[in-house]
Amino acid sequence: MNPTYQFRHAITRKPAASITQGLRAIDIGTPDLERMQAAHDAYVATLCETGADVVTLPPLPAYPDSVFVEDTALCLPQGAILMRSGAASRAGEVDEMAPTLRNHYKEVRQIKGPGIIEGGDILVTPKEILVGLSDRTNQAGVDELARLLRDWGYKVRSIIVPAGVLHFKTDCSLLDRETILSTPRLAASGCFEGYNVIHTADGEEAGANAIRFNQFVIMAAGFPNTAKRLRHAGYEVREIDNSECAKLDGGMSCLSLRF
Ligand code: CIR
Repeated sequence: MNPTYQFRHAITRKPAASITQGLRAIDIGTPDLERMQAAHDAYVATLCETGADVVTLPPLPAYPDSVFVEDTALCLPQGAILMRSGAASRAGEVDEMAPTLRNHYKEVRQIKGPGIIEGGDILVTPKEILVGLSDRTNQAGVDELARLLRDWGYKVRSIIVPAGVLHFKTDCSLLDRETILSTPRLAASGCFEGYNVIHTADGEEAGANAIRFNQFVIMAAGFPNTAKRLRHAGYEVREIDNSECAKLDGGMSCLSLRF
């Protein structure tokens, strides 16, 4: 069992009607709750299809972005680390997630600050933990994470996220032990040296936020050339409608915590 992409559990949260107020870099339209809920149901069903146990938490109207649970924690085999959001409107989401993680884990640690760090900036590979420096994650956050992880034996490396990209994993995903799906603009920095890299196809950068979850690579629908590349490389690809989450800069990884 490889804990970087083989999982027994996932935690998700239903979108709330307040999703219309969710954060976005550019306004390309108001997300439609019904369509988002249908896509979320399909996402949860796909996770369940792998045999994983999936917890779906109730909506949290007070936190419009709370469907994006990934940002609240880092889940590892040894324990979970609660994050510290870089967005004021999302700060309270961590406390809402903490009890569920405490039900699953004996050991739950917490980023206390002053640094900030969100789960969307963290990519766990079998040899290291890569953390993107973005508008939501700073070096102080990375340093605190590295201190919290030291006795579990993890190596933490920080990476600069390209300007205008929300999170590190907006632009990349782990596909297997040594393979990463990345946008060319992120991989150009050389940050994935030593890994096999599959690039997203031209004009399909928004397809980079996928997840390897047990036997599936789950990606947003609408990136046919990238999906073709992944299938050609031997992955079993599942595509899920991401039209509504995309309006809020969210994608496949953001919608779950996996462990
Ligand atoms: C935000 O700006 O925080 C949300 N609208 C999107 C969060 C996406 N999360 C992720 O990529 N892990």
